[in-house]
Amino acid sequence: MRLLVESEQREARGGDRRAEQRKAEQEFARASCGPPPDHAERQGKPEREGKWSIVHVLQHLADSEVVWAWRMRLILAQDRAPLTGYDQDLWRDRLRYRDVSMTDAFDQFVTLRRANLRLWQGLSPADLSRVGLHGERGEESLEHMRRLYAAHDLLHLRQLTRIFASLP
Ligand code: NI
Repeated sequence: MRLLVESEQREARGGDRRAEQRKAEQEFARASCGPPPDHAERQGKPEREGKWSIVHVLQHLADSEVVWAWRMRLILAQDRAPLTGYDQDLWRDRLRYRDVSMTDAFDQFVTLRRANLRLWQGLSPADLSRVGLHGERGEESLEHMRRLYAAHDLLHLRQLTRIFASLP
């Protein structure tokens, strides 16, 4: 995954986060094309017993975009808006990630990511310094959130690479 390596290098140098997130989207697209479509059962196969499958990861990324979309809009529009945390394993189980198709998860991710990036591109330094109040982490600025999400992309790209490598 050449692009991922480039992303990691730029991340280490504190590069352009928007470019990072576009790269990540391309990488997720490549990752989603990994197993051929006639191997749908492999996409739902966990990395190991009790671990996440490719579909779980992609739906988690899609739902992370929902959370990011909501938080970014709250922070921009309201002063010191409260931000609630969420339990990703409960979301996986109770929101039935097991029933999701990989195409639907990926389409949701791409649509929301594009909408989020469009908003992101117009943010001023003053916007980036606006904060929400996270239930567990306290004051959190949009700039900080941007770093968190860039790191989150890289984490899950590595995880997807690992899962693909573990599939028979
Ligand atoms: Ni995650």
